[in-house]
Amino acid sequence: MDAAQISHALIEGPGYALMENVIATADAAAARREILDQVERQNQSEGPSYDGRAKKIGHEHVLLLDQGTVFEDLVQNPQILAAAGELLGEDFTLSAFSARVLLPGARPMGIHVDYPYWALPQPYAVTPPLMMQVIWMMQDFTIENGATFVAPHSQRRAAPPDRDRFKSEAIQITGRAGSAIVSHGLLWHDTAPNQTQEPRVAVLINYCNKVIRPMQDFSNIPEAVLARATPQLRRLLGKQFGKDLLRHLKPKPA
Ligand SMILES: O=C(O)CCC(=O)C(=O)O
Repeated sequence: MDAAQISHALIEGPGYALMENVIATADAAAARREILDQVERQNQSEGPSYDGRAKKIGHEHVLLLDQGTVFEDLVQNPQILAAAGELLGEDFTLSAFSARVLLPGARPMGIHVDYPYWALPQPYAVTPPLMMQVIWMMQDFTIENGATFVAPHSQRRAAPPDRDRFKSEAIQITGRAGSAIVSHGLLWHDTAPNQTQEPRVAVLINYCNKVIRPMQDFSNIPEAVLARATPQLRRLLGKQFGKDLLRHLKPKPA
């Protein structure tokens, strides 16, 4: 599927698309190891965890923008950015970037739509789309290890999730390491139980329309990351926002 077809699927179709083998399995496996090492470091440090609620259900949640160039590349993957640009329009912004690890025995986090929708007053609207979520599979996603649950077409309702409907409609999206699920922020979805003995690792990215305030605070990104940031990454981080806006102010020829 090309970017236009993906965008159409997210708005008019099932609300999600599985982009297969976007990165090599070996690259996904290397990123997965980095994430699990970071989880260990995070647990050994004294500081408060980014998401204390996650631990209660057997999840680990780690922020990624200061975790090395592997992740800087992932957040700028050209295929994914093309789909995001088609869906969200020019100068879209990075809103959140983290990894979610489902430890063995992990329980579901709860059915939800994504930011900014849950922070907005209703009624919601499917268009213009405000957010695209990416769930990168850092290993094969299986029914057993917690492949994500989605309710196909639920974004068309433009409404908060209904538990009973979700139960009857939801399917799990399985796929190979290096693939990514992209979805409309209004799609009802949930994590699944991890019934295996191995952690299931996903990288989660939220891209938003440029007028949405990012969910995560990116003001404390290390200098080193900003110093090597590509123009693309600087734009994703809102560093070009003022300049880019001026384009819209240019008078149009009569
Ligand atoms: O990790 C997953 O399977 C999905 C996570 C998710 O939907 C979220 O954190 O919003």
